[in-house]
Amino acid sequence: MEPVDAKGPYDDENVFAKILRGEIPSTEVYSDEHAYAFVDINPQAPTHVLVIPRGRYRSWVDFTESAEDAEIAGFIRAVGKVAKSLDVEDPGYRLLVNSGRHAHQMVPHLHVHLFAGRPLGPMLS
Ligand code: D5M
Repeated sequence: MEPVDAKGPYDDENVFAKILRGEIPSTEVYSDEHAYAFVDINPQAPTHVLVIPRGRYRSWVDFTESAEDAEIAGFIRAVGKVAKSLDVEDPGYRLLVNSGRHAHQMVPHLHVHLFAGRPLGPMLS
């Protein structure tokens, strides 16, 4: 698989769209009207969760330009609820969004990575 462009039309056949439709199984961590969180299939830390908006957004820019304010607020709040429910605030966690080819975005549906459970270093490479 190759990294994807951050720009472009939304692809309804991307893997996270299929997860949202229940066509592909996932391990749920959190769910509400704006967000769905599930365990990453290729974990890079003892806790590695992906939080995705339920809407059809390819990237952070697409989301913040296109979504209603209530949806943006609901999604950001949901990311916080996921962190709280995982009890990772102490000793800490990292949130990460990859956008486009140079960032190695592999799935063209906006996703926030949450990493925790080990010292993460100054930056993920
Ligand atoms: O990260 C894309 C992430 O998506 C990567 O960490 C693997 C994960 N992934 C891919 N397919 C699945 C399924 N089916 N379940 C759970 N997690 C999945 P990126 O930021 O795009 O490089």
